Amino acid sequence: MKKPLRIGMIGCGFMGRAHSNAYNRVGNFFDQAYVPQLTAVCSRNAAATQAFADAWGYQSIETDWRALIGRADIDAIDICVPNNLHREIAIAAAEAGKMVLCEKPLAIDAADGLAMCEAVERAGVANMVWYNYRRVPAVTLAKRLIEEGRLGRIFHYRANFLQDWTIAEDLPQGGTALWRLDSAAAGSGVTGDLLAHCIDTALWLNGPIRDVTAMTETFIKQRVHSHSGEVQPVTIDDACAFLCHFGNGSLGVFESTRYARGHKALYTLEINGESASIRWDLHDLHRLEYFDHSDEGRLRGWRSINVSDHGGEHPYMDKWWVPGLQIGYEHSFVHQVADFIEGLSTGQPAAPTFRDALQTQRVCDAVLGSAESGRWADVQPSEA
Ligand code: SOE
Repeated sequence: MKKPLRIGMIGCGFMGRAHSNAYNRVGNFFDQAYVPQLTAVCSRNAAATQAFADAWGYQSIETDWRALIGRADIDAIDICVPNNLHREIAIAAAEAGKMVLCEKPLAIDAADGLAMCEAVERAGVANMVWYNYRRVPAVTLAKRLIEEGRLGRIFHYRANFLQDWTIAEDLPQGGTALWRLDSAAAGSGVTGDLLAHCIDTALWLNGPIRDVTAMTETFIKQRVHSHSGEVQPVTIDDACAFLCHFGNGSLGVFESTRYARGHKALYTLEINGESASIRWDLHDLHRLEYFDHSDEGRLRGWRSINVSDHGGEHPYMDKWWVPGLQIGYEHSFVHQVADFIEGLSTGQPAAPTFRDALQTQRVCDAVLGSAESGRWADVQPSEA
């Protein structure tokens, strides 16, 4: 007999939709002990929240997140609101004994992230942060190849996350839709929004980062606030590049910007090892490029492994369609819910937990600190 996992969603934006879709889909494709039930959704505007509830199948709405957390018929709180609100909600949810799933980045900085970690650990509640790109099957395949030792000693890790949606000078900042441009709400610009994804994947695939040296730039210095109409200084990083040393001796190069004309969401990563290299590109997300130096010389070359052409052996793919048919971005969220549920059944929590995501936050803090000081910055090691 399957049990319901009663979800209380906070936030009705882009990520609220991505997560709601995942909760709705997972039970159809993964045969698991729990099936998410969309019990309630919460945001401040009652009409908009009701429309969201109707669109996604939520049974009820709330307009005060404290009321949602206080409900006895909710098992898990999902936080899909701007980053500066994560801390207070997550701590209150944990103290109320709820499981907590939090949209990335965990918090606006590592201090908030640590307080959130301590709260969920003290309460002993299941927790997870939505770094969804780990669950793209080709990226999970990369993890498996690395764990099998196929790359050998790693020399280089490089990652980019490039977008172009903030180039227009007349784009306002702040408010409901554009909080990502407001450092008070977001904590930072591309570092917390985009590089955090790259850092999460890198820590997972290549282990801890020891230290960093970074530069950031804010290309447009003033914008009109979307609510007040006031002209305000822009205090987020529009672009950020950093170098780092990983604990395994490899060198990292990371770059992110919202000013790369022509790129909408170009997340790419490449790892060069002694025996093999891999590379991946979000725009072609079902392919993992793989070069294996041990291949016979005359056949050696970059292979393009298409996880859709599977025989059931590629991560998650056996749950979907027949070989040859692709899946996409939204499936990474479905996989993440499936892994969270699996963790509830096995007692092996799905990563990244808050504790795992705290380390990403510490790297982000070191990156921003280094950009400000102009010096190398050490990353505080994980105590886990
Ligand atoms: C920003 O445009 C954004 O939506 C991020 O907030 C997401 O985390 C990233 O996956 C795609 O880009």
